[in-house]
Formats: sequence, structure tokens, C-alpha cells
Amino acid sequence: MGIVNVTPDSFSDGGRHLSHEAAIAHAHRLIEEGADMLDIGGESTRPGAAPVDEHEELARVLPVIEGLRDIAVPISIDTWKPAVMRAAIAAGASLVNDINALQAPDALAAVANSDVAVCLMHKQGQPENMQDAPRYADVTDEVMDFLRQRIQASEAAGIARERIVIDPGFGFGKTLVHNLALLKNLRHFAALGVPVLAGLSRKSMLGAITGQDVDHRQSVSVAAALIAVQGGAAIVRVHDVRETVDALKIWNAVNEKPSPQRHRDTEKT
Ligand code: 8Y4
Repeated sequence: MGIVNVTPDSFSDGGRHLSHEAAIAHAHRLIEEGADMLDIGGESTRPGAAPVDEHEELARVLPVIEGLRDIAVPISIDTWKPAVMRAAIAAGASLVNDINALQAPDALAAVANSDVAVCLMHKQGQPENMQDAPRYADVTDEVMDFLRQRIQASEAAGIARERIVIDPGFGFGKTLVHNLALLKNLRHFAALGVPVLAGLSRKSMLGAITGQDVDHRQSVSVAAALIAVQGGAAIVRVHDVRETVDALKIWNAVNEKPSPQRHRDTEKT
């Protein structure tokens, strides 16, 4: 899953043409690099980020989704707002990526009254305060219990299990120790019986381990994605698609049944 952030442009006349064009161009590039899915987001969910109102969020993301109507890969809409979900689904999105796990009023219905898939993510607290003092008795148990409950609530609202993906929410109200425990225990999440999505790309936990600033976390992000896939992740949400796809080709070559054409045992390599 390649990340496409739709950021506001810096034009005072309110024209958004350039930021939309830039996001669409970036999306096409990520597809060329091998993305199987794109996650379109119009609200920053970094720690401490200010919320964006739904009209502003829609003005950012809808023209991009509409501009990508004819692409070959599914589009995910990164939002927790039911109005944005509904409009994005109508415009062609096929996955709702909700960092709030459909807990907003009306969010369950917005997805249930459609045929799209949903990613239910765990977080503790809200983006503006979530990194202040994250606390868990046992982070893996607590995040698993939460996701189990949200799967159950989603199913009760009419969203079939086949439409559900779960995500432990790396960096969302978690210390480095919590994040590492979740990554180490990712297999437990895969055992809940729905696909697991992992988002580690460029996150501060990777900076805390390596000392690299956010612009130099490509290698460590690829390493983290590979560890997540090794731990059973079905989807990895990444900025650096080309590099991640290359790493996963190695993983696939080692772990898949080799096809005779691709891996003839007479080849010298
Ligand atoms: C640099 C770049 C530093 C980005 C931090 C960040 C997830 C997610 C985000 C995730 C799912 C982010 C929308 C945070 N993370 N959705 N969204 N899972 N499902 N921070 O882990 O990328 S935004």
C-alpha cells in the first residue's frame, strides 16, 4: 500500500489544482513502482497534528480519487469521518482506512451500507495527545482485545468478516517498547483470522532505534516492512514503494513455491 498525502498548496487564491495534480502524479509513480493499493489521506495524523474539518478534507481528497478513477489498483481512503467515507466510496474508493476503527458515530453504518473493505486500527488517545504518556498493562493483550471487539462490532453492524483488515497502529499512543512488543508479536494478530496491515514507514520508532531523521529512514523502513511481512502482515503501508517491493521480491523468492520459469534450478544464480 503506497501512501499518497494530499497536502494543501500554498496559493492564497484557494486554488488547489497544483496540490491535486501533484498527488495524482505521485499516485501514478507509486503504481509504476509496484504498489498494489494506494492510501489517499487529506488529514495529517502525525502526533500533535491539528484536526482538519470535513469540508476541507473532502476538498483535498475527492478530486484526487476522481482523478484516479481509471487506475488498475484499489484506492484506500484514510479517514475517520463518515461523510468523507461516504463521498470517497461514491467516488470509487474500495477500502476505508480508519485510524479510529469505525468508532465515530455513524462510521459503522457508512461502511456497512456499502460493499467496501475496512481497516480497523488501534490507537490510544487522540493524535493531539496520544504520545504524552502511553500506558498498557500488556500492550499486545490490550490491542488484541480492542481489535477483537471492533471486529465483533463491525460484524454486528453488517460488515462481513471477509471485508475486514486489522492493524495494531504502530506509533499511535505507543512508546518504543510498546511498538517493538507489537512488532515482535505480530503473529498473534494474524491469528485473529483477518488480514493484518502494518504501518511502520518512516515512523519515529525507527528514528529512535537508528538515530536517523525522518528523511533518512528509507532503509530502516524497508527492514521494518520485511519484518512485518515475516510476522504475517498481508499489507504494508509505505512511502518507499520501489525499495519495499524489491525487498519483498527476495522474501517471495525464498518463501514461495518457485515457478519453473522464474527460478529454474539450472540457472547459475
Ligand atoms: C513520518 C511519516 C513520520 C509519517 C510519521 C508518519 C497508519 C495509518 C498513518 C498506520 C494505518 C504516519 C493513516 C502516520 N499511520 N493507517 N495512517 N496504519 N492503517 N506517520 O500505521 O504515517 S499516518
